[in-house]
Amino acid sequence: MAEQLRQDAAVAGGMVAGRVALSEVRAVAARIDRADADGTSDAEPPVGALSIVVPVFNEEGNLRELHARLTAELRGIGLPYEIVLVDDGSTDGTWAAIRGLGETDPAVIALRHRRNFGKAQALANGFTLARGDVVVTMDGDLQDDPAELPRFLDALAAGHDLVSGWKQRRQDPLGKTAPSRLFNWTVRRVSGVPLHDFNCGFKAYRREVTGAIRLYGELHRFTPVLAAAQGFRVGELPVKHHPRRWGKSKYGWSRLVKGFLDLLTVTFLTQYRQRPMHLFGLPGLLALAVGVAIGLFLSVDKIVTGVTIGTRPLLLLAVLLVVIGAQFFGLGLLGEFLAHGSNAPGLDPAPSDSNPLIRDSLGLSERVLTRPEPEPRSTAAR
Ligand SMILES: Nc1nc2c(ncn2[C@@H]2O[C@H](COP(=O)(O)OP(=O)(O)O)[C@@H](O)[C@H]2O)c(=O)[nH]1
Ligand SMILES: [Mg+2]
Repeated sequence: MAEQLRQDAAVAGGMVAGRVALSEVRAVAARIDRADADGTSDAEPPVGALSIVVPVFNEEGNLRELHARLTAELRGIGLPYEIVLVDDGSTDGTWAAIRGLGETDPAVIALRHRRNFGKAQALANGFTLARGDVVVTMDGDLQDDPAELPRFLDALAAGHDLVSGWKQRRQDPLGKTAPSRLFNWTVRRVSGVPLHDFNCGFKAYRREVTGAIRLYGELHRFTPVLAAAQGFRVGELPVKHHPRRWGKSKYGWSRLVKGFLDLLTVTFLTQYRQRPMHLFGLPGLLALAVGVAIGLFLSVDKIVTGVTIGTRPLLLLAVLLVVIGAQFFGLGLLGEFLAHGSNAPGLDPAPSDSNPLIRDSLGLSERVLTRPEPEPRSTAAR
């Protein structure tokens, strides 16, 4: 069974490195895909404890059953666990329901936001609270099935740092599934991370990942892209999906538009944050060069033929291009100043635990500088 799960998980298993060109990212992703399929990627140590993080917004009618089904599944798994519920400013009886659960079950811990801050903020706060070395996020509406948990754990053990659910047979109306397909296709193309369902709320993370990515706004849809850009190995697992039985969906068409804007943000953050001049410099240079060329042409025209150039539209274009070019340049330079300031020099002396850039280290804990023994002089040598 484990092998099957591993293969499931390797469907889209991929790793991409931060701060490199998109083509390189794709090449790395393809290489790791192959490694995963061969079984040559390193397996990870078993899981010690589990945190289940559930963001909820007006889900009062689903909580009791969600808790019962989660608890049954988690007891079956047998690892130490906690259930972290984040009530994001619900206006129904959600908080009362959560308090009811907390009174009878010490495994339930919860936060209540003062108002609705959005799912990303709820997840970020859930991640901060979570103490397990694996953090699983799932929706609070019973559309995700807790029975999938062991498969997620197997997929992590097979060598992934983040495993994202894929609602292969999605139980939602066409008005939701069609825009979602377009969104997923675009994110796949732009980011190079080969997942089918970025927006699935059911995901499992190794703790290092939740500690390394920053969630705010509505970036929760892009955790696989953010994680992959830092070199974490991202995989995918087809999951069961149930129709919503209580309450109504909180997201509609507007999600698509916001999602595309966020894709721009994420692309900038993952590919150009460390080298903004590459993004702004090229269009800046181009505009500047064309503007200066037109200006020169006009000047020569005036000197040679003596025509008036003050009223020509070309002059306006030349000035516009030079100004825009200089602005783009300035933006690039400002970006470089910011990138420079946010990058502290040097490496933490105990990098593997505290530095998210580093996967493993060797011989760092008891470091000694080796003094080479003098070689015994060979008498045979002449
Ligand atoms: N924290 C938080 N969670 C939300 C918000 N909107 C929806 N959710 C939760 O996100 C999950 C999925 O939401 P849902 O409306 O079912 O989206 P859908 O499955 O895509 O239709 C559910 O657990 C909701 O309670 C929000 O504004 N804040
Ligand atoms: Mg739902």
